[in-house]
Amino acid sequence: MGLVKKGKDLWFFEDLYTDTTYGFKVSKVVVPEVDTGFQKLMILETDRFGRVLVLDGIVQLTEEDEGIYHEWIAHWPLFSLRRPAGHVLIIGGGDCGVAREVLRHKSVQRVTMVEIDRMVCDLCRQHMPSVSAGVYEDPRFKLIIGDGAEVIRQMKGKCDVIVIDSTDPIGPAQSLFNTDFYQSVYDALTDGGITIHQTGALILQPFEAPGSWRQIERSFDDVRVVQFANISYMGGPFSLTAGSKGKGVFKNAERNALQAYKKAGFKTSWYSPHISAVPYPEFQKRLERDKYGEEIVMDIDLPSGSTPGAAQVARWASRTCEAIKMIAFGEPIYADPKLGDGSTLVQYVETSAINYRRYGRVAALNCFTCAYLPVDDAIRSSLDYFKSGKALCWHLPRGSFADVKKIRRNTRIFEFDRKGNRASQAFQPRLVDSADVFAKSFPFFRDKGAAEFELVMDIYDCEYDKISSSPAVARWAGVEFPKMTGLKTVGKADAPDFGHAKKKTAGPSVVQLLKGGSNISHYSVNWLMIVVNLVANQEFGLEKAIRQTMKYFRGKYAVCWLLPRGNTAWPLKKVAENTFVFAVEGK
Ligand code: AG3
Repeated sequence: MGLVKKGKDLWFFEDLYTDTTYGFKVSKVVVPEVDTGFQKLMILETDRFGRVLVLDGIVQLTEEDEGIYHEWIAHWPLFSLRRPAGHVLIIGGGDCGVAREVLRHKSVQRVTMVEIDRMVCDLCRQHMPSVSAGVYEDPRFKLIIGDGAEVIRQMKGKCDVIVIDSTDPIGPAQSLFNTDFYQSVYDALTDGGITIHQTGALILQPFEAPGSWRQIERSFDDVRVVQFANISYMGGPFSLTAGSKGKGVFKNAERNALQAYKKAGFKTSWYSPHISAVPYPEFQKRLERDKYGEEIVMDIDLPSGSTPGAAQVARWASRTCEAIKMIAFGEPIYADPKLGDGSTLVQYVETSAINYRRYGRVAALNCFTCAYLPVDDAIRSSLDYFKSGKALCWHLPRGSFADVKKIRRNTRIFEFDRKGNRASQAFQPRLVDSADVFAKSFPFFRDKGAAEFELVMDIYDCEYDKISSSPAVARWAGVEFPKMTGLKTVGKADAPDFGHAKKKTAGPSVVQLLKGGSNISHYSVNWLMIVVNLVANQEFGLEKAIRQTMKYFRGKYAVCWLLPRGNTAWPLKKVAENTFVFAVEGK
């Protein structure tokens, strides 16, 4: 919404959320919106908060409360260190609020700030001088105008603390939120070093902090979330996520901070080592759980005449692994090298699997990882590989232990266009009662529009002995499940355990091919959950299959999705109306 006239008053409303807004009365427009070449910048004046910096419609700071954010993001890592910091790198931070706080530490000999947008520096310096307050005059401060993602590669092992003071992961900050970047941050730290960056409002941006946690966990030795609240960032509890180079760095963070703060010889207004910045306990639990698993399900149009065989599809799988930065485990699994109608190719990856099936001119693809999944990269690389014009996508949060209502809210059904752009409109699946699904069986399937359906299940609180045993898992997929459903198997199921590097996602995986070209797959994650995908092109007794599977693994609760697959002709709304999500209580 931006600036809006209300009678004779001027108001500003933040654009971050489509259904919730944050607004205030503006007394003066200090810098009218200007396109800097990187983003749109505006500086406003208000009676209540003083001057306000707005980038791309989102409030970055107000003079009144900028200290809360800047003190916490600077002092928390600096005081948590085992030994005083000498060199601090700031990425972004053009207003200089972070640099100002970092420079208060006497031990700091050098602060390097890499800001991509010179206009942020210049306009803030001119119109909000209290924020940079002498930073530019300090000989220890060095400003580089450039791309942080590039500069950091030249800084191997040089920085004790790296503060990433960026906007949200859209616009110019995008390059700062991928695995390669996090790895170069890790490489740039000294041993025992800490990085920290803002990861959004815990409630209003529920994917950000868990997503960053997963990202950081892949490259760093330990992760911590620091929680605070201010008035600039709407939505109450806001998060900073920190990663350490070296194990145990955060263990003594609080103790180190108490001592170091005492010695520091300066007073802070908002930061205190006596305030616990640990997230609310429920959030902490959620961060540890929600971080596991994401799946992108895509039905894409193949160009006419294109019927890729196993070799070509195997290459797609390895390309996709590159795109999503996952290592392939073992060889691709398939029954038919021609991959005829409905037949499947599955490639196990580091923490789960990627699969392909074709129905006529639609290829049904799944990319599932028990870790962070760069969803758009997976879609783009698949469209590109198959030279496809359109993808119909379901984005599913997997393995999160969340309530079914929340799972529904966080499930997205959307389209990707020819140019590889995500359509702005996304739908949610229909939340239904399991009793209704069991009574009506497969409404969309009867409609005959879908070539097949996929049943996706996350089964909670299973028995460890069952889900961690390869023979037990293989028996379920190869013998018990076919018995429950009457589906015929092709080949045998074995359940390899690839001993995933991070024990948290360890456990056997299994693939069982089915006659008629479908498959059952299961990937066990820790926290006693199993995640199952089943694709079939004929109906079977859903209730029996789900309940008996739960019973077999002694699971207590399941969240299931039912997706119509192999049909890209339906309008998106119809797809969403025929995609179901439901919970099943164990008996
Ligand atoms: N950068 C972080 C802005 C966060 C806004 N996001 C949000 N409200 N979800 C602030 C830059 C100040 N140096």
